[in-house]
Amino acid sequence: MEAPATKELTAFEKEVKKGLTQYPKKIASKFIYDKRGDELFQQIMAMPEYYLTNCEFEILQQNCDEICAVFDDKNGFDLIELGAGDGKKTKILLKKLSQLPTDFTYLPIDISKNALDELKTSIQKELPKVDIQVQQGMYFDVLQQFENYTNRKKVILVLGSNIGNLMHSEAIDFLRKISKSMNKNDLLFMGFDQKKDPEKILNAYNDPNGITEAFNKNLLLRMNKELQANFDLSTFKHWETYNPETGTAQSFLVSLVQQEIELKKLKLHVELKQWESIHTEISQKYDDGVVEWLAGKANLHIEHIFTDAEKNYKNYTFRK
Ligand code: AVI
Repeated sequence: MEAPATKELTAFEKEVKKGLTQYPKKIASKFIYDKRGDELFQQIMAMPEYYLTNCEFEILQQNCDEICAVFDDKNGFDLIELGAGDGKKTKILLKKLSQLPTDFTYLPIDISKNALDELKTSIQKELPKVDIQVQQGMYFDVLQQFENYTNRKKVILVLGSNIGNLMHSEAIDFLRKISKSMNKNDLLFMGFDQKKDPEKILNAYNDPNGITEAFNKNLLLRMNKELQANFDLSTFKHWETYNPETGTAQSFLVSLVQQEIELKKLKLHVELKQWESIHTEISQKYDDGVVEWLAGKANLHIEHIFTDAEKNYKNYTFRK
């Protein structure tokens, strides 16, 4: 007899099923980003408390000539960006690079076709000299295709301290995958938010207007919309912590009441005790020693370090 057809669970469904039936409860932050999550993150980046964006902007602006000189190669190069977003920061570099005699191609990789289409339109309008070839897909599937794409130098760009949303073991894995795709002459340029006054960090993830709260609670909304769940958002409190010893900021949603949640699509009932938490995100902060250690584990070494006036944030270049 044929086995009954079982419907494959999506990555989100698997994560929710596992994350809400384990203790402590946890759902990975990458699932915050649907259309609304993307919009809320854009709002976060525009908040005065969220210093990361302005710091990286300042670094790219102040060190633009030097950074472009490090990227440059007499035989031309491919500039591959993982998670380009709206490209606001990258455009600083692209503008300068397009004024150099060097031939380069800009290859932004993103999972969202929409984001890539918008980026392409705006680059073609603002910087018509830039050769842009968008690549839709998962970072590492696309990076793998580039391993022997051309024999030109590859410059891999990862802005926004996105690595900070990974635990150290995952970050090493991430760096190893990038490192594997690199040859001797290739370069990795990556942003890492730095350890600093704990109050400044807490304020960046705990804004008084509740944008970060709405961003975290978007996980609950997504479960309501996509998994026919019945979370009442008002029964959860967003709670942020920062541990200066480990450099880890952590976000939680804490249940204000004892409750039972039904997720109809998963045929799942979940009990939450009063004050029980769902862990939603880590935002790791670094210092040079930790970055050097992570890079070393991935067979990479630091070549240059660029920072802002207050040393809040750093962009590093790495080579194999
Ligand atoms: C995308 N990532 C680097 C952001 C961060 O700073 O961890 C996500 C974020 N979460 C809350 N605010 C911003």
